[in-house]
Amino acid sequence: MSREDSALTQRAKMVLDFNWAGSYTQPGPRLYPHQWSWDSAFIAIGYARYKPDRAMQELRHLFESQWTNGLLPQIVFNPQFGEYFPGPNFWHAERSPYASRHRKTSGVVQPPLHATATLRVYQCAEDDAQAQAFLKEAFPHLRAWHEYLYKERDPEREGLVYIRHPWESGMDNSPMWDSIMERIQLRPGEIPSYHRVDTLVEGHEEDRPATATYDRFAYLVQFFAERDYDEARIREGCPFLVQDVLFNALLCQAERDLAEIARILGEDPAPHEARAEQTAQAMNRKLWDEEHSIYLDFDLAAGWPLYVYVAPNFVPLYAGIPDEGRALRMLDALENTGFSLKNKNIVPVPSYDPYGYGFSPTRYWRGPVWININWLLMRGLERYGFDEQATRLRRSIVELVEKGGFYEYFDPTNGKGRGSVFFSWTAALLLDVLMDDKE
Ligand code: 2M8
Repeated sequence: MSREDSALTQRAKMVLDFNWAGSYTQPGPRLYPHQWSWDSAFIAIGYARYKPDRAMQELRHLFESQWTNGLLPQIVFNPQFGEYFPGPNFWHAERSPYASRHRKTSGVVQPPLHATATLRVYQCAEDDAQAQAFLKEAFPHLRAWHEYLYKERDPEREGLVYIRHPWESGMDNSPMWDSIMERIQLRPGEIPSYHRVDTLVEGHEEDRPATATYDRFAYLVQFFAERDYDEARIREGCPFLVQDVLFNALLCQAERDLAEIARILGEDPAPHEARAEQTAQAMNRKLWDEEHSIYLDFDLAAGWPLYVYVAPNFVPLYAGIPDEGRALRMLDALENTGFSLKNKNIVPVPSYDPYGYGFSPTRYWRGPVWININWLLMRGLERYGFDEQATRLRRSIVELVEKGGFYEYFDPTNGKGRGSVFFSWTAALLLDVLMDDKE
C-alpha cells in the first residue's frame, strides 16, 4: 500500500470512529443519526477488514430489531435523537403485531445485503470460534429475513420481490419513480401533516427531494400505518409496487451467500440455492431489456416496465445474473452510452444517464456518483473478468474520495463532494477497496 493510500485508510477509519454511536454506526453525523439497514451492511463490509468485532456488533444491533415476521427494518431509531422526520410517531410501527417491541423502527425495508455482509465478516475474522459463533447467531435472522421477502413480497411466486416505497429501494429520489409519483394524485385532505427536517441542515436544501415528492413519501407511510402494516391489505391498493432490479439482484447474491453460510454450518443450502436461481432466471426473463442491454424495473401496479436507465440497473453483474453474452452487451452499454466509462469529462459512474430526461449532477439519486453503486459495479466487472474497466472504477473511487472528501455523493461533472460530510459507507467501502492489496 502506498503512503497516500495508507493515510487515506487512516482517515477512513477516523470517519467510522466519528460516526460510531456505541452499538451501531450513524450513516452521517447530522442528517442521519439513527441506524439504517443497508448502510449497516456496507459499513460491516468495511469493518470486516480490520475490526470484525465491530462489524458483528453493527449487524447484531440490526438483527435485534427484526420484526417477528422476519421484516428487517430500514431504520432502527435511537431515542437520543428526536428530531428526525419521519420519526416513530409518524410510522406507528407498533400497529403491526410483528413489530419489534423493545426498539422503535420504521415500517419499510431496504436492499438485502445482510447475508453478504455476514459471510464477509466470517471470511475476514481471524478468531475462528468467534466467527463461527457469529454465523450461527446470524443464520436464523437471515433465513427469516429472506423468507419474509419471498413470502410477503412475491405473492405470485415469481421469484421477484416487490418494494412498496421509494425508501425501500435505497435510491429515494431516483427518476425511476417519477411516473409513479405523478400517478399519485393527492387532494389537500390526503396529504398528512408533517414537518421535514432534512431540508433544514445547511447546504443540503437544493439537492433533497421536492416537497411534492415528500408529500407522496409521507402519504405512503400513512397508507401502511392505516392498514396496520398488514401486507395483504397494503398490496390491494398500494400505488407504489415495484419489482426493482437492484433490490432483487442483491437478494439473489444474498441467497447465494446464505447457501454458503448454511454449508459452513452444516445446514441445508439447497433451498437458498434454488431461490437464488429462481430469482436470477426471473430477472433474465422479465426484467432484461433487449434494446438497451440493461435490466429494467417493473411497475406491478401499472403492469409495465419502467423505461428509465439508471446505473444501479447494471448491478445484476455483481450477482452473476447475466450470461457472458449479456454481460458483454452491458459492458458495451456502460462504456458507450451516457454512463460512459470512457468519457473523460464525466466521473464514472453517474447514478443516472447524463443524457436522460431530468438528469441533475447534484440532486439526490438523479445523477450524482454514489460510492456504494460504484463498488457494486466494480465487483461485478471483476466477477466477469472485465479487469481493465474494474481497475478504472477502482481508481475513480479512490480519487473521488482522496480529492473530494468522504462525502455522501459526488458531482460527476467535477468530482465535487456533496450531501453529508463524513459519510460512513463511503469510508467503509473505500477501506474495502484500499485493503484489497493486502490479500
Ligand atoms: C437516504 O435515505 C434517507 C431515507 O431512508 C433519506 O433520504 O433521508 C438514501 O440515500 C438511503 O439509501 C440511505 O440508506 C439513507 C441513509 O444513508 O439516506
